[in-house]
Amino acid sequence: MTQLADKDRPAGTPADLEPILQALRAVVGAGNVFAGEAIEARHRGDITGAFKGRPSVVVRPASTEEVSAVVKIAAAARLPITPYGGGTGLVGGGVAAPGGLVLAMERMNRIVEIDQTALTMTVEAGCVLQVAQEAAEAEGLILPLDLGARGSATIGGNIGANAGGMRVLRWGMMRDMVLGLEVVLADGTIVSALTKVLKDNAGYHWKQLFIGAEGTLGVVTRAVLRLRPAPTTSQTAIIALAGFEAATRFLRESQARLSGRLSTFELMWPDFFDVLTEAQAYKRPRPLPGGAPLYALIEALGDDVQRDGEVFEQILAQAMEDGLVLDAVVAASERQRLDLFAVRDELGEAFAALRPIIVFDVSMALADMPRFIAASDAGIRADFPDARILHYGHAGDGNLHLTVSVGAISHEIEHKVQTAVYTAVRAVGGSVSAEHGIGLERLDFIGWTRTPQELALMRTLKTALDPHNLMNPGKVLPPA
Ligand code: LAC
Ligand code: ZN
Repeated sequence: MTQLADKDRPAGTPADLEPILQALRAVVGAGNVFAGEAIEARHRGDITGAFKGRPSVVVRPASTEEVSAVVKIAAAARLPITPYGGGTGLVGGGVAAPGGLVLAMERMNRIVEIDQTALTMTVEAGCVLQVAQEAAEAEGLILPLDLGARGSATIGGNIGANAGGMRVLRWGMMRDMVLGLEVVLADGTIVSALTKVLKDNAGYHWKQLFIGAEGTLGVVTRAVLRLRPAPTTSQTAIIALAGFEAATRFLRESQARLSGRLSTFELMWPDFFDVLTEAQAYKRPRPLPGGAPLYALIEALGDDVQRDGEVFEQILAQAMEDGLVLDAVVAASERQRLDLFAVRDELGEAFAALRPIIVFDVSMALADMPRFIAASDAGIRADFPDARILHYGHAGDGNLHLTVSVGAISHEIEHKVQTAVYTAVRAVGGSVSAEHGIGLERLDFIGWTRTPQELALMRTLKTALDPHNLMNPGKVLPPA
């Protein structure tokens, strides 16, 4: 049995863990409770390498009822609870609280139902996004949420983080796709509202509170997601743009001409485009030559096989005539389409060479981006003249990513870089997080874009729903 010597006991571990482990084993089975040495490395840290977690126990429930029973046991023992999905979060939101319990959701991975009339999918929280996407596709439908981590990120994590990604421009963030939600509250109560309806104004829309809460208000166990009929045509291109103003003009014009079919508009500054295309050169040819002021990956999805391709080409031709677009490569096959997307979303290898990196996901009014970039770059370079800064992002949503590399980093160095970037964000009235969330990484900065009154309201909600501060404590809200 698991008896830890005092020196091996993570801070916060109950003095006598054994009775708690016994109770947990009785609920989920002995094979789904892990303590001490049996806890896997992924539950002791995160993918960024920036955070260490020291849970005292990891539990793998198989149903909502089991989650509820586990939460009740943990609550009685005042053990903090951190839900864990695919482990792809970038801000430490899924890192275990010291001595706490990790709820690993991987066994709750079923697609419960796809409703062809309501156009919905009912799914368990631990289902991997790509699995859900493919299940929808197999039924002639589309689950529009899409992001680079699709192969490991889970639906529950996507809900907890209110994931965005590359099609927000057309279909919104995860928040916009969740029709029904089931959660387990901090006292183990199951609140199940797996509705399939779009319109429901019967009182408070409480489900929105749990979406994007990073597990701090309760555990998401199941959801009903909104699907759409699958588009049958896609037009995908990487284009070189004459500059930022040309990009915003082209974005508006193409949105108007495509009548809502534009689903992706990802800007890539040359610093990003050059690094990515060079890192990938051994496996795919550079889509366009370098040297342009700005690049974009764009996609329209439609259903008119006769006309969609032609209209797209016309729009590009017109934009070239107008001097907005300098050059373009249009995918002629699914293979080429995937290759164009990979230039933007296959970040792993390219970023590996720059590690350690500090990643930002700020947002602001689109027109403010050039001013913001100039100010934040100058702020970073004042302290780190040799900093490498890559700029890219979901510009159609006003969401800009920065990947910053300044050499070896410490907490102080990271804080300095963050301060430079968030000072520039504050100057344009933007947000410190458009999509990745606050987690542990941005605790010092949430107050830079939320007023004291907003933070007080968040604390009121947190205290009401989680009076003993057990649900993923230490994330999102800094100590008062
Ligand atoms: C992306 C991640 C970093 O957009 O959010 O690639
Ligand atoms: Zn992103």
